[in-house]
Amino acid sequence: MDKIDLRSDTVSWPTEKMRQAMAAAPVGDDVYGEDPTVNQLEKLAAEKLGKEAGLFVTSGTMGNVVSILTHCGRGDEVILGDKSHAFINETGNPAAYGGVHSWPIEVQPDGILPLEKIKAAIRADNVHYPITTLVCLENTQAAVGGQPLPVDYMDAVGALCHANGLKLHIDGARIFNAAVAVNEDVKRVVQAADSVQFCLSKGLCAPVGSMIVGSADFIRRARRIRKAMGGGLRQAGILAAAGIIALEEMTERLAEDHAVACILAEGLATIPHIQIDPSQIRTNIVLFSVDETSPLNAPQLAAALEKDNILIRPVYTQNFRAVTHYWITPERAQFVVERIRSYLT
Ligand code: TLP
Repeated sequence: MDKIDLRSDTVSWPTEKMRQAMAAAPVGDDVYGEDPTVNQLEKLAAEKLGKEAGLFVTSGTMGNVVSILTHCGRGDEVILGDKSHAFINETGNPAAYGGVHSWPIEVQPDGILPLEKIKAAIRADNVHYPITTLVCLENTQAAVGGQPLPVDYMDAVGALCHANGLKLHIDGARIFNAAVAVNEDVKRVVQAADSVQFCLSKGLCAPVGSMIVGSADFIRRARRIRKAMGGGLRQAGILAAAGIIALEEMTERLAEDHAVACILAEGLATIPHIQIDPSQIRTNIVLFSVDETSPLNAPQLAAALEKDNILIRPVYTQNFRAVTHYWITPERAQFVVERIRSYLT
């Protein structure tokens, strides 16, 4: 990768091995269910996450909306985090395309939606109300710095959902980061979930794609919604080939990205004008800010760093989000720290 790109893990390039596997992938027409590489990926994803079946989709956004529209009908309601990607960053698609109403609950700094708040949000059977059908949790919770959710919390939300006749969907765009952070098999992490969306294209480095996993019946219905949304793919084995490598070889190494995030955070903490708490770093997302007396504000610092081939995302005037991934080595993280120090001291 030619630049030090910390704007997201979505920017990660596919590995050389992925490119070779893509070129050599056996393919067929996936709308007919005939692409052997897609079929292999879908089976592998389901096995890895301990669910009956899997479905390849083009993106995390498609994975979430297809899942929500599969679980919910028009006039139904989904309970989700007020800082969740599905609520903030997906164009309001459950409402736009499925007539699904959202009830946002405040995400805590540790990524949790308090159980009692979820419970209180479940609608009573009343002619005035939408019908609560689904709870959606995001794990890791990106907006609060990639916080992984504890497994017993996931279990408790699952139990609450099922006791009330609701389904639980996980936006697991970074579910393998979460599993590594809580030191559990990913299967265990998502055990309570009825469906999970996870991305092949972020920390796992595949160029395109996400997976949905769930029961065989759920995936059969999701496949139909995916088709309705224009997501029926043809020789998608070219893409799935990279996804297979992502799942087989890239999940365990995510601990390295978390270690690099810590190097970055600890280095940043030594720089005047930077505000960061390195103890908050659990996965690959580093949130920090520059104080009011900093010689450069966030957009100015980002512009200066761009001249050093460092890309980093300013959030408003004082804040930054940096995301580590396969292409951010410890040396590159150190280099970023030193360049920032040079601009702020
Ligand atoms: N997140 C992107 C941006 O859209 C903000 C990023 O750079 O982090 N769920 C979560 C938790 C995500 O962070 C994202 C992407 C998605 C879903 C959507 O995935 P894509 O981009 O594949 O549609």
